[in-house]
Amino acid sequence: MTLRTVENLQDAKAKSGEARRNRWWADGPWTLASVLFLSACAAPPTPSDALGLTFTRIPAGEFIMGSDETAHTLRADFPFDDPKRYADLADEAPRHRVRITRDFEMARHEVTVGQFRAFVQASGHVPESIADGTGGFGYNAAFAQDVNRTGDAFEGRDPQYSWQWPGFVQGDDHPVTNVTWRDAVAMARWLSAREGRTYRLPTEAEWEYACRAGQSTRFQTGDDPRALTGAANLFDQDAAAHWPKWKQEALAGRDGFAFTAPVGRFAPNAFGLFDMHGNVWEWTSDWYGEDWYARSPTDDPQGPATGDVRVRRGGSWHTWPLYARCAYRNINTEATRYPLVGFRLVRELR
Ligand SMILES: [Ca+2]
Ligand SMILES: [Ca+2]
Repeated sequence: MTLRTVENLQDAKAKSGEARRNRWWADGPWTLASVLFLSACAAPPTPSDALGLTFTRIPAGEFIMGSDETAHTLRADFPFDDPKRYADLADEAPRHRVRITRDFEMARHEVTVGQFRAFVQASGHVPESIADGTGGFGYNAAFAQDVNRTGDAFEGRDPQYSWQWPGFVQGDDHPVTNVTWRDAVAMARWLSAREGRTYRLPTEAEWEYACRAGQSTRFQTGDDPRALTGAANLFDQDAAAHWPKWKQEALAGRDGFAFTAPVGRFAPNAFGLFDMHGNVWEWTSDWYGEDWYARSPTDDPQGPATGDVRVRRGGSWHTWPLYARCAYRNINTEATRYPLVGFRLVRELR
């Protein structure tokens, strides 16, 4: 894969690219008999903090990270004409054993608009889209309806857009968007100092381990993408009404949300985590390595030592099913801000 680090391709990856980021397999249930050795029982939420984040304890354990589904198997469930969509998923292979050696806590929800506002007001942090004066990206109906436009789904950068306004209405309980990787890290650092605990972004391995929650299937709902309707906020028929050129790629049904949804509106996974599939992409702490899985350490991998782009995971309200799989890897520069990208934090145990 050629890394596109200019920003307007952050969603070329998100759309034409989302299809790129949409790397999947369709090979039916794999026989990963002993994929996990963890107990996938949801722990009760742990006490909240100054911003109202609630966490659940994720037990240490092992899992098989990644995917090596072939284009043949993927095509059966995710039919696209462009074979490149499947070739672009090569960075999910090889599947490899990963061990998470210590329990940790993960936020049950994506960081919300209200929580991010409370952080900004208490800390004085100026979000990057405002600090650099270039703004963010946002929904513009005329822009989105342009069927001849093949790249971005959103307008920007533009100072009219920021975490406060992605071009569509959000309540305080919606996931914050248009936040950069550095904005997310700033919030984690501020909370760490405030609470006397270590808050941070999850590693890519922690994120996938938490998403799978003991399962080896493509989604928490199994392998069939049709089962996602009503189980996650993805690119459904209501969203497709705003981007008619991608109607074919949308879920066949409706999930009730054309844009972001309040966090926690869909069923949690076995660890008690909400919206691991969809709503917003979630930044991880790792640099991206296209061939990283071939040399990644088994215990608590943290990604390559250096890189150009960071990994984000899980898909968003604007994502096609192929790209919302637990194994799918997407990337952006640290400065990227976009209406599809947010984050969730982990908290280390004392
Ligand atoms: Ca939706
Ligand atoms: Ca999410």
